[in-house]
Amino acid sequence: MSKYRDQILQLLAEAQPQYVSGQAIANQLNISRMTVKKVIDQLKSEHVSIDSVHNKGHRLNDYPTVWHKGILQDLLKHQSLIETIETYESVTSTQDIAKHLLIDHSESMLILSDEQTAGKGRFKRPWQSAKGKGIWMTLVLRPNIPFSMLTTFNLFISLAICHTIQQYTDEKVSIKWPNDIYIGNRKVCGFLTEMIANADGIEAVICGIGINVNQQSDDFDTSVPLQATSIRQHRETDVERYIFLRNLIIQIERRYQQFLTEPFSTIKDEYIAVSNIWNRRLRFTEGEKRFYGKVIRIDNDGFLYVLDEQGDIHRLMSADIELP
Ligand code: BT5
Repeated sequence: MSKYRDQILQLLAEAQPQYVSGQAIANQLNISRMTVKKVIDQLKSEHVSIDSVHNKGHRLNDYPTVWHKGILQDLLKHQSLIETIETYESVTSTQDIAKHLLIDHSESMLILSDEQTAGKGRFKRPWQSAKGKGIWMTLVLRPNIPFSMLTTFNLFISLAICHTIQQYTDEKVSIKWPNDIYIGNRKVCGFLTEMIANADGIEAVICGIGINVNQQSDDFDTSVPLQATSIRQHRETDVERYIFLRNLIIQIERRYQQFLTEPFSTIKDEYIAVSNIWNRRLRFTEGEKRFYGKVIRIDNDGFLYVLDEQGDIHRLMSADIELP
């Protein structure tokens, strides 16, 4: 695999929808036109749609169906959330890759894979990640904050994801506290946040996000609960994953800045307005405990207050909530 492929793809993506000549690419990268041609032929053989016209050069026609780092580097060039992008065709879990890369990297990272063979939910539950159909990603962030501040991180991130998905469907997209996004009564996204800390504070926040994007209902296998859905099932056409990802990163960057500088109380009303847990009887599982109850309120630290059917009040930091 040529070391220039990412750079060539980045130049093609930058020029899009214009053509860029082989000579111009060769000059920019200080390589021969022959090398440029070889890389472009290789990309075409991998089904990247590139048009090559004599005397004009090369043009990237559409976004490919697999992730390419070079294209993402162009698409995400105006943001400052992520310093390094890594893309893979297939991995066990992007969380595993992130933890491995953390050993040699100290910057913020985005790790994306077309497929996960052992995607994980919370408590190591399996997360189904069909090839090319979703966003299976991990963000490694480096906030310089005290440990205690992290309790509201998920609340800011879930607003970013919820609002991005809402741009793609007319149906109501909502947040199920603390880590799920729903369309109607069905789960379209789950995310989890892990952390590496030392005595001085947080070293890295490792946020894994799984979004079902273009699955049709028969793309889910039977191990996934019936209430799973994808964005595609709530609109007429497939979603262009590259553009979706760019929109998502823009939203996450904005909410992350807000998380670093403002308390949860500033977004609380907005959060409550898109939450789907109000005014209904819910089943809660918190560790070994299980009970039915109703949510009374969410406090400024993001804790949920629940009144159970015995009249007791629970203050929850995290729990599994079922919407019966
Ligand atoms: C979550 O866990 O919802 C967090 C999922 C995080 C996945 C991302 S993908 C990128 C990164 N790399 C990883 O390995 N993980 C992260 P939880 O609340 O525990 O929900 C898991 C439950 O959702 C499973 O037990 C299934 O019942 C169900 N499920 C599995 N795959 C699903 C899917 N694709 N869509 C909807 N529900 C699913």
